[in-house]
This record gives sequence, structure tokens and C-alpha cells, in this order.
Amino acid sequence: MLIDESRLHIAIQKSGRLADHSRGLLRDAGLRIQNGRNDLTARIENFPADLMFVRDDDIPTFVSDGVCEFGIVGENVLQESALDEREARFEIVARLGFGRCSLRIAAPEEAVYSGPDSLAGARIATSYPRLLRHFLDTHGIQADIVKMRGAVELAPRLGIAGFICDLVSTGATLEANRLRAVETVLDSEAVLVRTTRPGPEDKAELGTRLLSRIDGVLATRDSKYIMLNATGESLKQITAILPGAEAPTIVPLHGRPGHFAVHAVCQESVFWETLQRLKEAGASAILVVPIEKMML
Ligand code: PRT
Ligand code: ZN
Repeated sequence: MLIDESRLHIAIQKSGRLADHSRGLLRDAGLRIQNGRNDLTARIENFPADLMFVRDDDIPTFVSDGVCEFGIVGENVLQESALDEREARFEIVARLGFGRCSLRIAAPEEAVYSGPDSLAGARIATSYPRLLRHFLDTHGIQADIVKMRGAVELAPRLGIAGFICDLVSTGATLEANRLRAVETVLDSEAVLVRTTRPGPEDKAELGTRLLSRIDGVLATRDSKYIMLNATGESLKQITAILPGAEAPTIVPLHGRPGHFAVHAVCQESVFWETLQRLKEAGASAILVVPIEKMML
């Protein structure tokens, strides 16, 4: 495969739970993904970067080896790889808020469980042997790890292991297999990783540009722009209620002495309850508008 050295390379999952969200994030950051080049790569039309579509398990290696400067992957896959003996040359540069799940240890519903000590001497089936070993070592527990590539939830029923350690999101799979979660090994979400291998300066600069765009998208996802009117006496109380707003803009209203317009970017969700509280504090004409783009 020919790699164009003047362009950034971003590894994302080819298909699976993270694929659509990963493309969506890059699209929201203004990157136009050219379709139809081939199955493995795609060119970004308006930014010097190429995407590489790979299995999620390969993303830490691609980024660590510097084949790709960036990657989007679940923290569970990344941390499992980071515990490998090989030096992991990557760093998390953004948490992306999708693909949330937890790596949990689960026991058959009827099993007696009274804390990590109950795992001593047990057999635990998992696809995440290093993370599980790390958890057991941290608690000073000796147990056998049975490595499985998939269908881990079947292990207790098949008599392969007494416990499992697997990803859980809704909990439906555990329930369907009459298992219950007893410990959390890791809380995970998709993350943006960057290689820590040194590269040419112009590429580092491109990387900074890409990061600043992605940070902008993440900041706007929950942010809202709030506008309202308030009297001078109520200003202090109102600005204290505004969620996650630093230094709101306050300007006098023309022809209405003692009245002000307050404008603020709120970095947290704005709920109806918040609007009610603002109104009770003396705010009127409250407007909440979405923010399309933001560069921090
Ligand atoms: O083909 P490739 O290797 O790229 O994909 P994959 O099959 O290995 O991964 P994929 O697409 O299934 O998941 C990619 C990433 O999504 C994972 O590494 C996690 O970071 C994240 N993620 C979020 C999940 C889940 N939620 C999840 N629920 N990954 C897997 N599951 C599975 C879990 O293993 C279990 O079998 O879903 C089942 C449990 O789900 P609930 O909802 O029943 O609890
Ligand atoms: Zn995988």
C-alpha cells in the first residue's frame, strides 16, 4: 500500500459499533470524505488527510507504529493494547462521548458473591486478558483467565468458566444468559488517540489543526447560546444559574434604564428546569439557540 507522506492518516473502524459515529464526527469537523476509492482508504477532499478503514483491534498498533497519526477506538481496546509488553506509543487526546460501555466481571445469577475475594481460584473467561489480569493483581487475587474471542457470555453455561469479564452496555446480554455484573474493570467510551512517535513539523501542525476542529465539534455538542433580558438587581442571581457559562456578555437595553440583555455560551445541557429557574429569578424573553461551529 502506498502511503502519501504529506498527508495525515486517520484510522477508524471499517464497520461495527464505532464506524458511523467516527465518520459522523469527522464530517461534523468539516472533513468531506470522498467515497468509492476503495474499501481500505478514503481521501478527505478538503483537508490533507486520508482515512484508513480497519478492524478496531488493529487501531492501537497502527497509531503506535506511526502508520496513522490518529485513530478512533474504544478505550477498552486501547488500554488492553497499552498493557502489552511492547511500548505503546500513543496518547488519548479527546474523549468522544459515544461507544460507551463498561468492562465488567459477571457471575451466574445464583452464585454467591461477596467481593473480589470470591474470585480467588476461579476460572474467568474474557477477550480482555490483560485488563482482567491487571484488575486481579490490583486486588491481590489469583485466578485463571480463559481467553475467548467471542461469545464469552456462554462460558459459564458451557462449563468453561465460573465467571466472565466482558463489555456491557444495556445489560440485556447478561440478563439473557442469567448472569449479573459484580465488578467493573473499566468504564469505556470511544477516544481519539494520537501517535507519540515524532514526525515532521508540518504534519504536527496539521495534527493540531485537526484537533482544534474536533475539540470545536465536541464543545458545541452540548453547548447552547442563551440570550435573555434581566433587571440590574436580578443579574447576579441569573448569571449564577446559567449552566457552565463563563463571563457572560451584559449590555444595557436601549430606552429601558435598569434593564440588560445577557448573552452567554453554556457548556452544559440547558434543561427546561433551568429556564424555569431563570424566569423565577427575573429573566424574560429567554432564547436558547444551538451553536453550529465554535473554535476554542
Ligand atoms: O470488526 P471489528 O473487530 O472492528 O469490531 P468488533 O466486533 O470487535 O467490535 P464492535 O463493533 O462490536 O464494538 C466496537 C467497540 O464498541 C467496542 O470495542 C466498545 O468500545 C464499544 N461498545 C459499546 C461495545 C458495546 N458497547 C457492546 N455492548 N462493544 C461490544 N458490545 C457487546 C458486548 O461484547 C456484549 O456481547 O455487546 C454485548 C453486550 O451488550 P448489552 O447491550 O446487551 O449489554
Ligand atoms: Zn474487534
